[in-house]
Amino acid sequence: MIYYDYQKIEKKWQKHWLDLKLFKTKTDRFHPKYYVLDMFPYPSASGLHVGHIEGYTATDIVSRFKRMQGYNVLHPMGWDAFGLPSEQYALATGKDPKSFTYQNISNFKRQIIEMGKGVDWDKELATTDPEYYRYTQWIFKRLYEKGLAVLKDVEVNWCEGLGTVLANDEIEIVNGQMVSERGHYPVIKKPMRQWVLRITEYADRLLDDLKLVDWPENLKEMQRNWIGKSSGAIIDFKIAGSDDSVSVFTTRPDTIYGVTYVVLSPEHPLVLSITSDDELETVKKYIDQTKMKSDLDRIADKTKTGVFTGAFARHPLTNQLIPIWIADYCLMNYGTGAVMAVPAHDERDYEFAIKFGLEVIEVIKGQGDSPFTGDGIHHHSGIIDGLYNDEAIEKMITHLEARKIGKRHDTYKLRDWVFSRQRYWGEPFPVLYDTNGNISLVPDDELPLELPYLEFIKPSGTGESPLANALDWLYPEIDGKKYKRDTNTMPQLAGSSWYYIAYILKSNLGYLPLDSQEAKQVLDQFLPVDLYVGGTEHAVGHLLYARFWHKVFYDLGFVSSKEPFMKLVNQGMILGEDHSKMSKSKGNSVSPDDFILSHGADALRLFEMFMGPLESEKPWSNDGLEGAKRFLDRVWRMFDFEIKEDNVSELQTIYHQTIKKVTEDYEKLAFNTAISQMMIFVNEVYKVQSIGKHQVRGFLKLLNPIAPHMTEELNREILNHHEELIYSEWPIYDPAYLVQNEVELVVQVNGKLRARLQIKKDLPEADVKSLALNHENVLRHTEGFEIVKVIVIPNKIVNIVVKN
Ligand code: ANZ
Repeated sequence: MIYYDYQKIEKKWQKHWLDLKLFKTKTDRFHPKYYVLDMFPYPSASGLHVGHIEGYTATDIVSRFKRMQGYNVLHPMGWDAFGLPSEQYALATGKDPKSFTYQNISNFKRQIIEMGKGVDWDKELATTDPEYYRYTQWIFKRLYEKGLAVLKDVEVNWCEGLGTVLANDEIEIVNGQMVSERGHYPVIKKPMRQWVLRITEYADRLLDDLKLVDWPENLKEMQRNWIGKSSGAIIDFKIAGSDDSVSVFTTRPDTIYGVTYVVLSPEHPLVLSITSDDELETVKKYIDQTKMKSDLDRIADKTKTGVFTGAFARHPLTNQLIPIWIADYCLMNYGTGAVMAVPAHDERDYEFAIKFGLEVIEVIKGQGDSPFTGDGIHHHSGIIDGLYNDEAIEKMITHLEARKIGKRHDTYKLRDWVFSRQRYWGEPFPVLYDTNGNISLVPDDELPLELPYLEFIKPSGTGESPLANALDWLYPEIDGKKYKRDTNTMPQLAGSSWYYIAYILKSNLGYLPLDSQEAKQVLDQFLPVDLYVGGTEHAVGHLLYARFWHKVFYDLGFVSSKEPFMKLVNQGMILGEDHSKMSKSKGNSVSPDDFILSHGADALRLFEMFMGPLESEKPWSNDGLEGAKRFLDRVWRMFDFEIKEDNVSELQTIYHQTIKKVTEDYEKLAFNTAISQMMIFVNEVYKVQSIGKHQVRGFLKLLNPIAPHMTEELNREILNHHEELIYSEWPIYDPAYLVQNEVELVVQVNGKLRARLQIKKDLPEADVKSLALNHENVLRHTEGFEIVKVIVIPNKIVNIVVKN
């Protein structure tokens, strides 16, 4: 037989698929659709790594499998190409981000083609394509019109030394203070006018609709935590000697009789006006210190800090005077930015009260431990005395509402999405400001508003984005009126929030407008995504934002599904051979290019799918790759056996078992066990040294989604079959062959095991008795004895009772 020249074979089939566009999505509606989506990659300079191959192979298997089952499969690919890494690389090298981004894309595309992935390339897109971000800008306009995009003063991390705003991951904490990662310059928080998307309006729907999707429970839990809904009440505390009052948010209104002080966040708007003259200087100093601390540190710090304002509040139920403090453990952007402190029943308040000598009043009977934060019977608490927490909370809220002191309220940890970045490499905002600062939108037919080319993309030094340097672009004159554009750009997560929709709308003619009738039709045809595969790093950011936009599209009538991604699977990470995380700096990262050369794409795909369950972490192993290649060699050599016109009867059972197992396993994405079954099948063929034509072609179909090149080659060149496997029909098993027709029977003599018999199932009792009694070893143990009884339990046991 001819030699398995995988390099030649793989190139040949890849070219064939591309030339004939064999993975093109069909537009007809005769077949049910199946939409398989990969989390699209960020086209970095280092190219694909073996972790990408894992997820991309899994989705490719499913899409090939579904296609053979008769589905109209949509399996696209694109590039998440805006963003910070490119920007930083451009800054460091002085290169234009556009040119190297597109170079990286072409390298990624080459690698994806070389791994044999079946992609509809007519749908290829990059978020940086002006034709793509034209619609990202268009969507922004719809968000603005719906009141979901607003300008707000938001705290940013401002670095005077670098003259720029920094993202959280560009900051380090040194001695409790924020400094820039680059250059270690001090960083402070400062309010800046930013575009903000009001995702918080959708918090409840984002929470509730998680029940509609088939996602891993831990991922749903991460989203729930991120949204972080807390139920409780807002309660008003009057400030003594003033008309003002402070509202606090509490999840524990039942502890109200235990309040001994009130805490305001240092940024709270009332702080300076209520602070007494004596305390003013201390308070101001404390406010300045807070600016240098990140929220995370403020929450995590065990040693509590704070200062007294000199002001007092009136307890809303007892009318007693309670001191008002400011402390950085109270955050401005949570709840109301103010806390009623109950040291007897809250850890943070307790630490604070002990440190500053504030009163501790117990209102729930605990087990002696302080603070007691559990459930218990209330006392010293008026109308809720004798009640446990839940009942006490309910009753207290009703009581406060009746007396107009407070009201039921839910608070969310979820923040509105800060949508402005002071960066160059992103989508410009389609807005104009006139000389009075009034906003108007760039008309739809003038989109895209293209990002101007800039020779130097370094920050402007004024805190504005580098676009502040693009003077010609920045100050357009329209109908004789002067305008200014927005110097900010959108975040990387903008483009990735709708790309799964863009694929559906894209053809080689361009995009269908999102609000057109034609768009509605194809979106209804292909949405939601049936299977979405990617890493856990997108568990909250991307997946939450995309769900948010999808719900807005739903409200606008563009889509009919409430959720974008029905089933989601997180592939496990591929670790280095040393079981640590692969990284370039550690030198244990592996690029697929070398392995495709040395073993072939089919072997690489098979190996990565055989390493273990898709969702588990698995260490890379060069030996494992060898093993995968050996299996493919063995499949190749199987074609040296006689290929018979008729089915080989000895193989019928294992053949049908294999169809059943592989089909079910592909459905469950259990590729490793599907491969094991195919290995068992091949072993059986080697025992018999022959195989039927129909059986061998069926087997090629089963293996095709994993090893597409080799199986197509064998189908075409050895079986001389004219029909390619890609569009052939998935094999169906015949249940008749699955019935096990042999059973193992145990023979006991006076309760002792004496023989095991392999017999035909449901053999007549007389035959079973005769076989058992005549077994060599049974004879040895019954000779010279009287056989008293022979009991047959069908298909299981023969019990022989003897005596002498
Ligand atoms: C009184 C109280 C008594 C509280 C008690 C807790 C236990 P979660 O569950 O995370 O939502 N809080 C409210 N606003 C805050 C802010 N801006 N910064 C820091 N802490 C704040 O937490 C809600 C609780 O966190 C609230 O309930 C409040 O303290 C505090 F035995 O009020 B509690």
